[in-house]
Amino acid sequence: RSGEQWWKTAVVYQVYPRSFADSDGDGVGDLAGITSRLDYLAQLGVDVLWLSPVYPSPQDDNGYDVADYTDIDPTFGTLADLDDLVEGLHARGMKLVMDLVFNHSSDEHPWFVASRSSVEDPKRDWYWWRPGRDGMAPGTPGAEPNNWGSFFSGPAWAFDEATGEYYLHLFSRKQPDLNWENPAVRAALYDVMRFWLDRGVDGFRMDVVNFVSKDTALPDGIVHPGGRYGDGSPYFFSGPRIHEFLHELHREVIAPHDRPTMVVGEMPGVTLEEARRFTDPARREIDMVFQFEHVQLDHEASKWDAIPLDLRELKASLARWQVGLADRGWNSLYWNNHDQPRAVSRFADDGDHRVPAAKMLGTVLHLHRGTPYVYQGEELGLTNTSFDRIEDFRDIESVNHYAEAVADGADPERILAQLRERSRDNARTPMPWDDGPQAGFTTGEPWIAPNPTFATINARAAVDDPDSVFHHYRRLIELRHTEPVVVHGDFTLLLPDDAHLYVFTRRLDDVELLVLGNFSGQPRDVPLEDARRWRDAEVLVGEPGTPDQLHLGPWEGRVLRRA
Ligand code: ISL
Repeated sequence: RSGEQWWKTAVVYQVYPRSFADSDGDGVGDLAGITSRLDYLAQLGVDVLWLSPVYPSPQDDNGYDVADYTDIDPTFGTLADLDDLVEGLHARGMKLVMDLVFNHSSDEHPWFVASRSSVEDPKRDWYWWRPGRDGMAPGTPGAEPNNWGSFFSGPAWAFDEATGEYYLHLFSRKQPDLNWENPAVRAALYDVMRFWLDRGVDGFRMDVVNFVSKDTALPDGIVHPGGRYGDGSPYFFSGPRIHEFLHELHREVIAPHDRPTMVVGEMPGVTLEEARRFTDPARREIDMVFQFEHVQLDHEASKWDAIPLDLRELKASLARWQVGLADRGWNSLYWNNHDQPRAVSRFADDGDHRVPAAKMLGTVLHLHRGTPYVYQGEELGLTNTSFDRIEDFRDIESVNHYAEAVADGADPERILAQLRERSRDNARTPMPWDDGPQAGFTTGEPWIAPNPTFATINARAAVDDPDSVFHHYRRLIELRHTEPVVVHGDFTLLLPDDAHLYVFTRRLDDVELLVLGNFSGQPRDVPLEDARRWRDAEVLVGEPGTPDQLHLGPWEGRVLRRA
């Protein structure tokens, strides 16, 4: 049983292949580049590499628009390069998790090409085709089958001249939604999973997998104040058949496989109650989910409208998930991924206190119960970048938001300020390997500009400095492998009403940890009622405090241990 759940003691490292390492000088990262950097990942000590999509793709959404699920895009290499990566990982005791984008394909996938060709085509029903609204001229604004908006601006429906009908796309118009109601679609997707498992892959991260079951009536959604389109999410967030589908996927693909796997579902909008069902081992669906509550506390309904983070809300949210998934299910732990701004800039201080702040964020996250995810560059304390012009941005979400807002009369400078703070491109600048040209990422012209901080924030400098964020992350990862209380201990939040200190305990049998994080630029004493119990405790992570263990410097973190 515990062997099957190997991911409970694992730390996952996410690689965004476009931006990790370029081996051939075309300015785009590739598989051979990743393979050449495996010793770096082994030194960090991570157990699993999650690879964002590398399949053939028109790259409308950087590979999250897949045109062939069982091959490799020439930009990234070949199937043989993928085999080399798997071999290199396995030789170092690491595993590979592939990213599956099954809610939608590319509009250039042969399935969709067939589907759009005629209403009679056998694959017509593989996507969501609907006629326009009664009494309205098809193709005119407002004639869409319902009022849903797409996540990337504009309506969620595209009119197709060839057959005079609309297809649903929750993301870009080049990402048509697959129709999971059709069993042939599900069977084809399960075959894709078997293809990769047979190649030695150890698990999957499933993109927006809680969107795949939709209310087939596709009703209009509520238009929120200030919004333009209806909110369709009640009709596809954890839709009517989602548990049935994921259970079937487990039965058809995961259960019969001869090696233990891990499956993590990306689930925007998932509730704790639903997550308990998805990750309850007895239900045989998936192993863990990425939830989004804690990364939605610092903005209004739209991600572009930032508001200050209230630490009390962050603690309450994460603690609720810790407690809610304690007896069954399992948490995924993350601050960062390829869709989120850089954590040290977003939640802490990327100026004078950048190094202690990045270490403190790592300490707090990695001492929670669950499987931690490290996103490339996070282990360096990498910051948001600083693009000045809209031409610097590459992300379709950012570019579309800018175009739509400016067309609506918004001040372009205000929208640029929003992008600087929140754009997904903050996470997508090239991995800074050294202080040489293009940060050591490529010998060519990078597809997106490196973060200008690379002269100081780079992997070579971090590996050479024993006090770096990198070596701090290395120790946190090692701790998960050596200290059972980190993996299995229970969780108790302390000082929930403190607006600056993040404090909790973990306990397993006689071992107890006290985790301390100062989310402020002022030194602080931790006002614990039972302070005396901790005064002489061992400092497991961080520096001993001055004048005592319960005193933290600006943005400092510490873990104490007593047994
Ligand atoms: O990035 C977001 C907000 O800025 C999210 O709404 C994001 O679109 C959502 O989390 C789904 O993300 C996943 O699917 C998208 C893809 O663009 C993201 O990169 C991927 O992580 C569509 O495939």
